[in-house]
Amino acid sequence: MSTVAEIKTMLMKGKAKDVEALVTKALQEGISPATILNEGLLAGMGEIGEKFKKNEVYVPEVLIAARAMKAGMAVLKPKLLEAKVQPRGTVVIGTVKGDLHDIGKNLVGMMLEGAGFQVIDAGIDVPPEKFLDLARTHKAQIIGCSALLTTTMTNMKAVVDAVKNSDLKGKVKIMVGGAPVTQAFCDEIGADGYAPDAASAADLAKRLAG
Ligand code: B1M
Repeated sequence: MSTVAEIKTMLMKGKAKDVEALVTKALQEGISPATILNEGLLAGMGEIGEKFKKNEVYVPEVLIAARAMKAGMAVLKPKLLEAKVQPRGTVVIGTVKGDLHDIGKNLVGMMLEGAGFQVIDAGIDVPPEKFLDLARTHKAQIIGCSALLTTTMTNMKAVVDAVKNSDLKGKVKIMVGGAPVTQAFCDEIGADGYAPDAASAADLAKRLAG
């Protein structure tokens, strides 16, 4: 098996130390950082995402795969910067105002990173202006809002309205998700996309980023 294929396999098994060592080995073998990223790390994370969607793996497996991805990325990132490999886009993600749940939001962030996005984590209990400020600062293409409470999901509309009434109108897309959120709710508040789970969120972000 090639070193890059081994990276993919070990990432899917969540073997962080092995992934770290294999990325180092692949670089020593002269394999390009982009190939290691696309055919090793991103391919492995993408396959985990597909399995998660089909309920073939669950949250813990995704979390340990994401941890392995991070270990590999720590070695690879300086080389990617040297090679000027651009991220797919930038997403500001946060849990909306009044809501403190962050497990799902973090998982979505990890899958987005796994799909090649730069992810700016706005945290929890995020007011609309903070989403907008971070989107401006980091020149994000997408704002991702998470909510777990029926009482806070309505605050997503405040983010949508704030973007529509700002200089970011037409420049930043808004995606929403979280257990009580539905496609119908997304349509009602005028958000650009809804994803039911973390893997679908990565697919949606790719579509929204064009
Ligand atoms: Co809370 N809580 N909680 N809670 N909590 C729920 C959500 C609840 C359903 C429990 C219940 O009553 N059965 C209920 C909400 C009821 C409702 O409104 N419909 C509830 C409540 C009522 C509350 C409090 C009000 C309780 C109280 O104090 N009386 C309180 C609110 C605090 C606040 O936010 N202001 C509260 C507090 C907490 C804890 C702090 C104790 C803790 C959160 C810890 C943390 O997040 N760091 C907690 C937890 C853990 C839960 C449950 C048990 C688990 C949530 C979770 O992490 N799921 C939850 C019950 C349940 O869901 N079984 C519950 C796992 C996670 C991976 O799934 O977040 O759905 P999820 O994310 C998924 C998708 O939704 C999607 O992708 C993820 C991965 O596939 N997704 C997105 C999420 N965000 C997305 C964004 C996207 C796209 C997809 O695009 C941007």
